[in-house]
Amino acid sequence: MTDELSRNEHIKQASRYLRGTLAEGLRDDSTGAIVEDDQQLVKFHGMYLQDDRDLRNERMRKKMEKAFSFMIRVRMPGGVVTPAQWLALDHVARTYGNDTMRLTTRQTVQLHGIIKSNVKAMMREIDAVLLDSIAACGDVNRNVMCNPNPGESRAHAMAIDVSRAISLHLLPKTRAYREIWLDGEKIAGGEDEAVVEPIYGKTYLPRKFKIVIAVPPSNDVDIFAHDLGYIAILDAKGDIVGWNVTAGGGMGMTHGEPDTYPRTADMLGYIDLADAVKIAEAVVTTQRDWGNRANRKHARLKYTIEDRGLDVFRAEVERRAGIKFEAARPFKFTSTGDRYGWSQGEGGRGHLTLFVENGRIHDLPGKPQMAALRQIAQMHDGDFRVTANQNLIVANVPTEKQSEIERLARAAGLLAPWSGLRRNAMACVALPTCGLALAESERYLPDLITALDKSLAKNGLSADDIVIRMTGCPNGCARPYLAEIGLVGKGPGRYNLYLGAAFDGSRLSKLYAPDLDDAGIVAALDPIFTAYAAGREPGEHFGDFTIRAGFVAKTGNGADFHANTGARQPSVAA
Ligand code: SRM
Ligand code: SF4
Repeated sequence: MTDELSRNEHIKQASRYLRGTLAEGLRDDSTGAIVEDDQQLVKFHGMYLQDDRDLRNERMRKKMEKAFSFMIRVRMPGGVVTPAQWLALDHVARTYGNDTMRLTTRQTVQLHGIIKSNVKAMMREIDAVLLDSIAACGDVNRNVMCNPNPGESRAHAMAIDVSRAISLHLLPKTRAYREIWLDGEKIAGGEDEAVVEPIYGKTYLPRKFKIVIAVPPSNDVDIFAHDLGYIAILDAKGDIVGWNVTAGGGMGMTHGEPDTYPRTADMLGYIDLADAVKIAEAVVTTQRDWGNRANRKHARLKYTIEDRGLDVFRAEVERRAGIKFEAARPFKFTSTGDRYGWSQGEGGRGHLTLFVENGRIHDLPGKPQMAALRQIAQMHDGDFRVTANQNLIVANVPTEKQSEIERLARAAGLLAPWSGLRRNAMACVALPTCGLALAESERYLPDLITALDKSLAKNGLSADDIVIRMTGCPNGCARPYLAEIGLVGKGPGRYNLYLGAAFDGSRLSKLYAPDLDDAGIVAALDPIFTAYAAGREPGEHFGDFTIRAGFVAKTGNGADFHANTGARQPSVAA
């Protein structure tokens, strides 16, 4: 390994706090793209330059530039937006985007297909409803996630307040965002790091950083997949009194590079309620100073902790925060899924969780989802919450509006009865917009589930909750290594099949069979479903069964992810 700084470090260093030549690049109408260095910087502003990969070959044949457009990811801590904000997002999606809204696995909304000349107008519209996309991507702290049902109890409301406080505290302070996208006043001078970016400095973090808050028993935010996590500890009245803090989770890996692996977060210990922000800053600055800035594939906090050791890392965080971790308090997670349909909130208000297949909201023939949600937003005086399972909660609905909102949602196919597999499914975006996709994901998983459902029905398992997740490459955007059935793109139409993760999100899976096509996936899973139906113990989940029955070995925290000794079907190295 070399100690030379990676290219991105030089780009950040020279960027004048994330400005680069973005303002000039936006004015250049000779291309739909921006220059390469700016493509890295624009991520810190919540955007990616993409091109429509379905059109690549045809445009290349015609010697045309790629069909460039921007994807914009909105920052919304805890996934919460007001009806007015929803209406603004719906409007920009239809006016400047590709007529869809994409709910993400980190509780945000992505808008795809925005051409360069429309980006500023779009940014102004979302700014007008007090939304932004600062730090939704890039080497900084991203959208802070939080269990999305705060209306249900005081604990949830407290958790969302803390997620907002952490998000605000760790936002980049540079004025670049306002200057570039909103024509904000240019600030003269201002090169003093301690003033411009007191937490991040000129080169920000070595890599992306993700924070999450969970309120047991629900682990619907997949706490162990993130760099830093807070597990709420409640008193007898149901108020949060403190947090068990976790660190060092992450999903990304690269096929064929065993030095890269998904990892579940370690437990740092317990802290008081009021110390959450201080600890966040201490963990972030430790990673800022200790993280690997030479090799971006080894730069996430999970590798910093592996390299330095958990005890050394914990001691440094304690020193920086001036807080000592106590022994972790008992807690119990039961599942990672969403609770569909109505749940009762406080003050007579209800929350309706809708099923949005793979997070894509669009108007399909006979299923006018965008239109239905627009109508709901127009009559709704509560809020919307994006879940970490790519679904949507219409939250805080008074009794008198509940039947009409339910009627609209049902007519749009957002409340249909789904099989146990489909209601526990997630797929990442992948093709055609994701530049890193090796295989289809969002556009393929629904059909694969239809095929697998036949096999499940044959075995009497249609109603059983089994978690399945698919990604178009090993980066892990739909957290596939924490799914009981994980499918990870290897090449066009080919997937690695992973099994053995825990239903509550606490244990990673293992490679069961590599490089399968559609028929191969069904053929591999069918006998395992049959064995599960015949041999499971009462209450035993599918992931646990695949280990007990010897299909795969159990994975520890992830450093052992690639070893599969003792498995019934020896797996070939990924
Ligand atoms: Fe992701 C990169 C989509 C959640 C790990 N992710 C990408 C990019 C931006 C591709 C790129 O860099 O050019 C994808 C854009 C696709 C598109 O066309 O929209 C992309 N990631 C997504 C989303 C939209 C998936 C989804 O279907 O919902 C999720 C947006 C989250 C958000 O709102 O902020 C998304 N990405 C995740 C998660 C899940 C999570 O955080 O809970 C992970 C795994 C957890 C983790 O970070 O370890 C994840 N995305 C990655 C990685 C691998 C990072 C690594 O450590 O190796 C990349 C590639 C990279 O960073 O180099 C990546
Ligand atoms: Fe793209 Fe890979 Fe993420 Fe899927 S997992 S969205 S293919 S980067």
